[in-house]
Amino acid sequence: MKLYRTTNGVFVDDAGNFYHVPEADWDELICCANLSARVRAATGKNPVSSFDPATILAPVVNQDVWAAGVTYYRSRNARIEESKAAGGGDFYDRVYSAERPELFFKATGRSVVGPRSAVRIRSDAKWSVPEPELTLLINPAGAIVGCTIGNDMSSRDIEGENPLYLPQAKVYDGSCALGPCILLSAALPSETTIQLEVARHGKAVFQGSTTLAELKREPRELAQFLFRENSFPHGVFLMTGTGIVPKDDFTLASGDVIRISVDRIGTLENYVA
Ligand code: DO4
Ligand code: MG
Repeated sequence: MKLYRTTNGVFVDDAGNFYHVPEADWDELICCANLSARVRAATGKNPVSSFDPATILAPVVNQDVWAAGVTYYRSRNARIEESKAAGGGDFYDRVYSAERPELFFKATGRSVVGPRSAVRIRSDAKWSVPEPELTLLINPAGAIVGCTIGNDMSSRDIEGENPLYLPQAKVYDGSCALGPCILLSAALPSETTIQLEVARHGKAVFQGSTTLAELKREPRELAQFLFRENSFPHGVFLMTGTGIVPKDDFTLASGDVIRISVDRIGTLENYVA
């Protein structure tokens, strides 16, 4: 089952059939202990004959968004390269294999953009990339209750200049997109494919893919670290890191269309403002 937050309320897609979830307050719904059963109860009752994708909103209201980093070998290598001139040392290598993962704050719910909306590149950055990431929805009790697609927009030159600039490289207006829905599933199989395409003037200028088999850490392990000394009364989203990094000569440009697809979840499409 897939849960959609829209301008017309909350809907569930059950095997291609859409149903309205009545009187659903998003924050309350996604935090409820029996989310799956509650959504399941809505199926079959209020069918909708047509579901308009243009009404879809980001699947977030009061949830914070956190992110994990250097969870794929490709990401480890790219960070080591980008920070070399700044004396990057071996901290990216160390965090890749350390017990404690890299976790950082990414966005508040109100600053997240949804499908078909604009993401941004910083005006003071020269090297900007999308980061396509499987994103977990974790309830206040720390249980993974679903997943969605996330784009962790990043300024690689700023991050590479000095690791202490990471918050500026990662957290700015329009730097986080989520959507299009929440797949109500606690785990996805390792063969799950994540794909990224960037189109410019209608032509693909980047295409790449990875699978969850390349993700070094278990989603549950990332969630446990996040909940060690943090509580999330509205639940929280956790991006699990990128395994797709374009070549170093690639940077996003205004007007680019970014499409991120994850098996079973769908496609998150945004354009660069
Ligand atoms: O360590 C820098 C950020 C890493 C990241 O965002 C990722 O690997 O996805
Ligand atoms: Mg990332």
